[in-house]
Amino acid sequence: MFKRLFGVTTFAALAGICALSVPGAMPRANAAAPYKIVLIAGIASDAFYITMNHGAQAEAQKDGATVQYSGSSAAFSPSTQLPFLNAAIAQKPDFILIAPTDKVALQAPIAQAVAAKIPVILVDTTLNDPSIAVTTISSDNVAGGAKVADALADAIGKTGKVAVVSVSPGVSTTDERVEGFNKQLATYPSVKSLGVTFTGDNPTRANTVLKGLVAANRDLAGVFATNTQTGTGVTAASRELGLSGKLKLVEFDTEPVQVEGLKAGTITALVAQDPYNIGELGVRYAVQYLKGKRDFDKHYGTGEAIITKENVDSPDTKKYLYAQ
Ligand code: T6T
Repeated sequence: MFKRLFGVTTFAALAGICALSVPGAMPRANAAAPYKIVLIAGIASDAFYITMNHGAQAEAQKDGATVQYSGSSAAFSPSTQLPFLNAAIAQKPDFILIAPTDKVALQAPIAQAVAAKIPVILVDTTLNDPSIAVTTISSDNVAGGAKVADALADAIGKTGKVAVVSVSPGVSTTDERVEGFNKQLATYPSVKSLGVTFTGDNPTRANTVLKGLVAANRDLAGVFATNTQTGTGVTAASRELGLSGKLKLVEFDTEPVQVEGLKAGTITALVAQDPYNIGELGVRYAVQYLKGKRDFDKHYGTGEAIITKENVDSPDTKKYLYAQ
């Protein structure tokens, strides 16, 4: 189902920064195949992490491992993620893959896993100090944010007022997207940003925020929604306000609801990630570590692509569309 097709214009190359030997995080002596890996999502009901799990499961079958998909479906937050991390540590798996929901709040709890001799790879989001992990795997979120700025400025004719709707401060990925967006937007002197409004990754709150922004700024020309959940709410609000296609939306991710919005013309462009590949690489590197490899790069980057109404149905785009 998930063809490994390339050809879509991608702009984040695979990147290795430098070799890293991870002190102290030796696996427990009895780590043996089938290796037991726990994958802890930021929010388990999210199409991005569901797709990441598909890649992890496919790789596990090849590599003699099992992957237990875990995480809260209630919210994307440290308070809902921590019980799943603590339960995973108590299970004593051979390895944990985790998308930390906050780069500060999850630092000490994840260090507890490492102290319990359970090695960790950070997938998607990261920590303020990722050196406790074997490695980190994610999209190039800063570059992705910059691409959003170009697409949104282009969509509004390089002049006018825009706004950003995001998740929460401390989510490394969406923070980096905004960083890249703001830096690139500064190259468009006639485009002004109202700044960022946070919604806690809650589509209902994102819907209300968008309606408030429009009510207070009748000349609002475009909006950047930094992920699936904020995009879902913003897209629905634009449609409910009768602004579909008039208020230009550029969003991160390609969950099915967003793809529908793209095809309907409510969304101008999507920046797709490759969560399937993040999941594949997470399991591959975990098994390599458990078999003794130590010279991992600090970070591995996965691909991204700009998806538009014109290329959304092309064969090369299929791998960038998230599962239900
Ligand atoms: O955008 C993805 C992910 O990269 C981000 O860290 C959190 O939000 C998503 O999961 C989509 O909801």
